[in-house]
Amino acid sequence: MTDTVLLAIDNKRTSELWSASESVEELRELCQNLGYSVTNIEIQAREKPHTKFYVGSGKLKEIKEIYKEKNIGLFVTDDDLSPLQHRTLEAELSVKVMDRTGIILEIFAMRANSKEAQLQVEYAQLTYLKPRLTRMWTHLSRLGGGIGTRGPGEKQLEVDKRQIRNRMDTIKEKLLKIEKQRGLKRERRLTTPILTGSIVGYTNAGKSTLLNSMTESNVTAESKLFATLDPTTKTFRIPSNEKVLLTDTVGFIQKLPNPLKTSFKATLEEINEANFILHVIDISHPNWESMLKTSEILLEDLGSNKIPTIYVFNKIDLVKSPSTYDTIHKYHPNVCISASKKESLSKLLDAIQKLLDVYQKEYVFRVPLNRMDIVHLLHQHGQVLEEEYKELVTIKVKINKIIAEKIMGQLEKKRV
Ligand SMILES: Nc1nc2c(ncn2[C@@H]2O[C@H](COP(=O)(O)OP(=O)(O)OP(=O)(O)O)[C@@H](O)[C@H]2O)c(=O)[nH]1
Ligand SMILES: [Mg+2]
Repeated sequence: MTDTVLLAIDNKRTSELWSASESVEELRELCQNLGYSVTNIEIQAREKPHTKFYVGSGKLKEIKEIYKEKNIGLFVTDDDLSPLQHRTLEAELSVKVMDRTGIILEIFAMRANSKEAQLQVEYAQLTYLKPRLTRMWTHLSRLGGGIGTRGPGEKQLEVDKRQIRNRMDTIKEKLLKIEKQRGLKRERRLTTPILTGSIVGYTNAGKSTLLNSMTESNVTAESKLFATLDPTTKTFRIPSNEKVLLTDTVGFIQKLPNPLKTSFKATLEEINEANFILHVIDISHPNWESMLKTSEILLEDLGSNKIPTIYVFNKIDLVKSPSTYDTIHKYHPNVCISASKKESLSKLLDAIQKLLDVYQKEYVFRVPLNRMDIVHLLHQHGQVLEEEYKELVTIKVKINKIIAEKIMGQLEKKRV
């Protein structure tokens, strides 16, 4: 285990969702997920990070003094470092330095299983690495003694940067191909008469566990951060017996690194196609409200904030104090459940039913006689109120608007 020291800046702004110490606690957990053992934490009160050293120069001196004999293998900063800060801090401390983004990227790289996730993570890593490349080469030229090494180092750097750019272009092409295939699937989904829901929320909230419990499946759900990188889709039935597709997706985190936001954009934007959202919150976590708000900001960025949402307060089996629930009424509709203990899942099913019932409307379909498939679908998904066979089949049906629109899509598409 690498002994690790965390560095953070506390700007004392109370408007921030996360206090410096809460944010650092999360960073500690992120580091532990990588097997780094956090031995010390240094938080400096400062308006903003020092442009060169991240912490102030006096604080840096103090840190150097405290840790010089302590065999520390890594320093991690809770904010992103500019390439200059990164380089300077590492040179000053003579130990490897990583920032929050570097840590999160490493976790993502470890968890990526599918080809798509691997490409997305590699793209994010290269985006992060490109402006930092100089660092390694300045190190090398320094090791080489300076004279004569600077030239080849610089040249090598250009070659490396070019190689990175080429690799990024290749990855982008491959990702575009995957996205295209996904687009075809999406088109099919748009006319398949089935309702879809998305499970979203902060990392480790219990999204995959909920998907498993609701659909009796076996998706990886573990007590580690970012266990899920690939969206998984399963089906279940709501009380009216209508089938619903449910997708579990990558978790959110505060200060979500920009390179990851960009490369996972396509995956995350699939949330927008859902007819409803289950926003899972780990209510047993002391910071649940900040986590909820952080996730809402990210959903807003993605443009998913208008989709009908149920707040699913999870892990109620771990809640000790009843006052924990004092503020949940601000978020509604809501249900309190335990996904792992399968507690109150029926309440959640009822809430989903209620939310979808709002879309129940009466329609009159006029279907050509050669489209009995459509007639069949209307019978399958709706409550047929009147039916008349002449040169056309006229059907009055009470049906979910979303399903009705998808069936209309099928009717129009095949006629062309
Ligand atoms: N006690 C308790 N633990 C739960 C409950 N639901 C989930 N967990 C645990 O919480 C941890 C995280 O669960 P996951 O389902 O993997 O969480 P996730 O939201 O999918 O996390 P990421 O994919 O990493 O974003 C696991 O150890 C689960 O067993 C619950 O209702 N009660
Ligand atoms: Mg998961």
